[in-house]
Amino acid sequence: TVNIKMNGLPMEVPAGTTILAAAKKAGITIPALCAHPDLEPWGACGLCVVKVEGSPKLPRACATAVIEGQNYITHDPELNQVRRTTVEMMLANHPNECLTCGRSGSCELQTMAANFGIREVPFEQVVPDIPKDESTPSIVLDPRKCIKCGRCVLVCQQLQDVWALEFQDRGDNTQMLPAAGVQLNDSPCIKCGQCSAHCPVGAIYERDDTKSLLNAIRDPEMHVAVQIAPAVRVALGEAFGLEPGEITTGKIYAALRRLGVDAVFDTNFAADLTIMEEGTEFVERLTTGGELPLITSCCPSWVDYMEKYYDDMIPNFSTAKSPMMMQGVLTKTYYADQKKLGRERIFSAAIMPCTSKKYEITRDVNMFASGSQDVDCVLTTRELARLLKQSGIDFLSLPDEEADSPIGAYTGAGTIFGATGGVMEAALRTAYNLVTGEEHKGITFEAVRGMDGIRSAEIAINGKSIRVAIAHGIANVRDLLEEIKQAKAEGKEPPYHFIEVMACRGGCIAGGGQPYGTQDDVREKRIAGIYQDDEKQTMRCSHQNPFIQEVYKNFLEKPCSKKSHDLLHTHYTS
Ligand code: HC1
Ligand code: SF4
Repeated sequence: TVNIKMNGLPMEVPAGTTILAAAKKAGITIPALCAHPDLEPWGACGLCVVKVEGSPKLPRACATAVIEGQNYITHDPELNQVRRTTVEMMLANHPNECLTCGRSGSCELQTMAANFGIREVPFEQVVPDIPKDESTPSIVLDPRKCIKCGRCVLVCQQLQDVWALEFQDRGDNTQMLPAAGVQLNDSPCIKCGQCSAHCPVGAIYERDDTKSLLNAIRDPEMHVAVQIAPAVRVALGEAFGLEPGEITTGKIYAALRRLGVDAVFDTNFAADLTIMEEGTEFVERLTTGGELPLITSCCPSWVDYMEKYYDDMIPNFSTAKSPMMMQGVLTKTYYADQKKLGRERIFSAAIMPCTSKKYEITRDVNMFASGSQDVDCVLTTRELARLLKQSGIDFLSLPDEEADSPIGAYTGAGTIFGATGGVMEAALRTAYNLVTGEEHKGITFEAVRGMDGIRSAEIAINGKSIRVAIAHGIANVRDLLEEIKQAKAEGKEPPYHFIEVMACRGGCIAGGGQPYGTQDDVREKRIAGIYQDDEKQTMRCSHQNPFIQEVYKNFLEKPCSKKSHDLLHTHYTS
């Protein structure tokens, strides 16, 4: 440990702690716009300069480790002036469009300007004239609003290892844009939206599809059915002042009905269905010598990444569609038939924690299996929060309501999809039953839980050891895939039987469309909420869901039947 002083008050911190982190521990916030706990510090914005007693230097608190015996001055009139000037210079290069900006109210630059009491900018205003990039269905880049903090580039390169965004030019002309001047959609971008979740201002944001849902609700001819993803229920409350992880499922159903939605379904139901299909696929491959490891395919950014960089692993991918797409196709077939509604009269929307899901619904790989687009529009958690606020819905005072039948009820296995390791655990709960005909005594498989970027475990089923691995955050996937490819090249047994991959760190609970402010403590609270939701359910294994059993009995026949393949499975393109 190191003994230092923070504004004269002695404190002890572990060696290597940055001045910024030490100050935070002492209850002092040093302003910073480029620093983010998910990222390596790089000291770009210059707001976090502090003084060291007895030294003329002004180190950047985010990128400087504390030194034994030093006394750090974090705030005084001189530092305030330096910081204020830095903010004023940023404002001189930033359009004055707060009233019409999607980040108004959550913009970190706006907060900074307000805290420093800036009423006018003493520099000439020069805003770069660069057009918006709206080429992807998922996110929009507005480089005019970029403050060059670099978070988007670092998140794309360090957390995701995708390198779709780069620093271009130097000095005052630096821009964060797709490499080589291409449009984002022509870059390696996998649409995960992590750049938008980390951007402190309104320079990168989710594409807004709220109008599409509102238009359908207003159309008296349309029957609007909306599903909500596992991870939305433990995060939406944050937009209304609740703690991360608080479960608001019943209120979300109620809120959607107040918006005028006709039927409220839950993606968790289809997560149970995915487990029946994928679990069956896994057990088939395991027992008949099919391609192993089986790799999960419900994360569209992961699918996009695999198609771009590892298309030789397409045979390893589960052909089961994601729960969202299964729910969509059942809404327009099974549910439409029960309601005696023509498919063209159903508008199917999904509330997702994810920007990439906006892309997934447009993929031409059997995503129009009902005869039209199976999911018509996707809104992120952030968009739903905005929609509820603009509609005057007092979210916190809503009663808890139930989802609609027959494709709304879920088990604990369906809900844990939202956390890293959850799809694997849900699959194991049912695979155990498929292989042994019995229920797994403990229900849970704690060995696959946690936050390590890559985790592996051996699970005994019927005397056979099943080797599983989990990766989250795309930067962690490469090592795992290389290990598998190497074993294959050497003619060895695959090192794993089953692999789960989610593109975002923590899984969908930290998707690119979740409320702002996601970092590890928030991730952990949302994950805890997900497992609490699992424990609350009377049924915790997908195969126990009576409504799933009914879908098979009345409609799909059995898992992986011809009809299931026609409606619930997809394929991949290189
Ligand atoms: Fe996910 Fe999934 S878990 S991909 O992370 O398989 O988005 O929440 O809806 O489809 O169920 C996201 C979450 C989500 C699907 C499910
Ligand atoms: Fe990079 Fe993801 Fe943003 Fe695309 S969406 S630029 S992959 S962080």
